[in-house]
Amino acid sequence: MVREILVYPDKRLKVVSKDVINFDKELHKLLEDMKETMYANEGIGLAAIQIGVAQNVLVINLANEEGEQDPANLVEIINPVILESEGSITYQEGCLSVPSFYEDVERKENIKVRYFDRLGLMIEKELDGLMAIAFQHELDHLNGHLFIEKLSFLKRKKFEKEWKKKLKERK
Ligand code: Y12
Ligand code: CO
Repeated sequence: MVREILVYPDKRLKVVSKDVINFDKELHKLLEDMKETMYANEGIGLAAIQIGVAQNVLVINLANEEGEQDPANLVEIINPVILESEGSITYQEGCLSVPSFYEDVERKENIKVRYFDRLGLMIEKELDGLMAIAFQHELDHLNGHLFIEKLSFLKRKKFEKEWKKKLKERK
């Protein structure tokens, strides 16, 4: 089922998510809904809190070399943590909860992560490039943060002004 995506400044996006305890059917249904919702909105990553579910669950599916999202490359990430990180990389990020806004954000370039798959199997991996960026962006959602919080004071001010205008025009 395609679920509604919460859009900034929805307060529910600030909620800190909790770890998944039971790797059961309910979790699997949540993962299916998240995937459907991400694909329906042409996203490459989605955190459960973006559909109003405060659990530490992410899905990421980066485009392949042909620029297509192969469902075989979909990664389901549960209870993620970053164990180690180094370097820095800047990338123009976007977010389904802040549609049509893109801005450069600095992140760690290389990260070592631990998470669980849908069956509760623990996975440890080293990530770099776009996957490392996406992982950090989505992990921020689980802690109640959005990429716009990483903008400079002036860029954030400009964004808030434009966003207010956009929301007014929509009404
Ligand atoms: C690098 C940087 C950020 C991420 C996090 C995941 N971000 C997204 O999936 C963003 C998706 C997105 C999709 C949009 O829709 C279309 O392009 C049709 C969009 O534009 C509108 O909503 C109009 C904005 C963002 C991963 C890796
Ligand atoms: Co996002």
